[in-house]
Amino acid sequence: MNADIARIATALDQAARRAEALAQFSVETPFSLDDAYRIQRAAMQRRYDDGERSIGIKLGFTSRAKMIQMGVDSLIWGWLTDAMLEEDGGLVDLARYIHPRVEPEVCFLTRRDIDRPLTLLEAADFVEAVAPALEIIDSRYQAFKFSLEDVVADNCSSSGLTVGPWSRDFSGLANAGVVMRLDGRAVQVGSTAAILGQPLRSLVQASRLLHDAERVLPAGSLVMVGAATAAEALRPGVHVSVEIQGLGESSFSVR
Ligand code: 0L1
Repeated sequence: MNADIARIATALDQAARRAEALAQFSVETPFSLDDAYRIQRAAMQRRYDDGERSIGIKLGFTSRAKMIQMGVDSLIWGWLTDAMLEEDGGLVDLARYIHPRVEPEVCFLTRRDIDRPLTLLEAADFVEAVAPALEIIDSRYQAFKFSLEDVVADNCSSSGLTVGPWSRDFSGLANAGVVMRLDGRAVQVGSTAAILGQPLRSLVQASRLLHDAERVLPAGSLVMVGAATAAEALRPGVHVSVEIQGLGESSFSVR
């Protein structure tokens, strides 16, 4: 399997750099979820070797809406790098992406190293601030068609993100209204409660996943908690915004 891990990691890395879609791997070469995370790690290492810097992690499939949209039933996680950070309120260049979709998110900024599994009661103490965010997902697989193992290997489709204003007030976070708009028209409406019952639970899950993977997330990292609603396809010229009740907005326009 080691040769397959290196081969698939290289192919996924190249696909991301060239913005070209691939056929999913797990049909021809079935691999386990553990191997999928090994592929993810090997592909990320290629980016770090080229100077990209880790800025945090993202969780995926933390809401029923996303699980149903993508036909999977397990929570997954991947890494975010500085090269993925798009300017809040800025212009996103579609040429960098294959077939990008956007989804509304909550982003945490961590206050302390996450080096052990957390309980829900202590999770808030590990958060410095919270912000409304948009995640651009861009599967490296043709037509966004993948198994759970494929999408994990592909760093959970991570591609881009914008992060809005930071707030230290988490009081309404458990059940805050979420509206994502395309050109001012509401296309996805939901609540942060859709994220595992409340977004701090995503941080708890993240701490367990990090512990299982024997990784520590340093203080000052971003944690994208997973989409509150299904994703929408991006198209040239569109303006995208997310508004989260009590937190404000994040937005970008597509070039
Ligand atoms: O927020 C999420 O649930 C992201 C899932 C990423 C995988 C995908 O839908 O391509």
